[in-house]
Amino acid sequence: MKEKLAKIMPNGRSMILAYDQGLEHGPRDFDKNPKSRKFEYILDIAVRGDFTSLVLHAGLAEKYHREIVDAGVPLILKLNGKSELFTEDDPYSPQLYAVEDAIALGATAVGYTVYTGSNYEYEMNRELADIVRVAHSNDVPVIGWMYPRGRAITDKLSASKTMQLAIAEQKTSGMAIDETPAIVSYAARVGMELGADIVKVKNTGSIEGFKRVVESAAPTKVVMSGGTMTNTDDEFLNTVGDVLKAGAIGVAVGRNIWQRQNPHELSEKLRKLILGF
Ligand code: FBP
Repeated sequence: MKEKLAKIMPNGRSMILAYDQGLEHGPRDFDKNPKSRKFEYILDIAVRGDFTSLVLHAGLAEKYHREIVDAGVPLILKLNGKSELFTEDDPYSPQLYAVEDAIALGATAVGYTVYTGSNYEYEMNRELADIVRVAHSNDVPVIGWMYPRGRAITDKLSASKTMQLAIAEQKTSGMAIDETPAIVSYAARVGMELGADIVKVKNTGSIEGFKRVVESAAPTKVVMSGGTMTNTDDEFLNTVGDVLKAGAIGVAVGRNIWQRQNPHELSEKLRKLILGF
């Protein structure tokens, strides 16, 4: 597994290009930069930007299998997913593909989203635990998309002790509840406890806050989730710089790259910042 992890995080740093949004958010995400609708455009960004891996669902991974292999970009196959048209308060993202499917598609690692706090979290925890068991027995690393979500995260009346901490943090920082250090560090910890090798979490908005996330996840590594496109390159780069200072190993980013009119420029700056060349 060490070799596969080293591909995704050479020298301990990681720059992951996420392109699973077509299922998670739908084609509206491609409207800002219509070129991003085409997979060839995305693969070119991944190659030219030296991204250390590319996240896809199975549809694109299968249809462009040859091109991905030829490009030499390590593939992270996302094993679960759901559309945004599913608007229940408590989300569930079911497992759609098995670790064996990922291996057959030549994936270097697999990914899985857990909505911690959802009514369905026990199903997602169990699915991730099963994936970790099978993946690790096949030397395949696992990346957990750890996103607290659901009524328990919004209902301030039925607050758990962690929610009380989060609400107090929110009052001083003004961050969304699912971006408070109390909530994000818990999500990162859940990913580590379930066996993920890397967890992908939201930014908490401060170096101190993100340090708590990194410490909660250790020895599992942490990458920051990109989020909506920022107004300027610098705004995004400053955020990335801060999470690196806090101990994150890098980012898993989609929209902030391929929604930009010049994705190559920011990719290059990110590479210098994260990978150092
Ligand atoms: P972005 O960099 O575009 O935010 O992508 C990161 C990501 O985790 C994707 O892998 C995933 O499709 C999406 O965000 C999920 O977004 P949401 O938080 O809206 O469910």
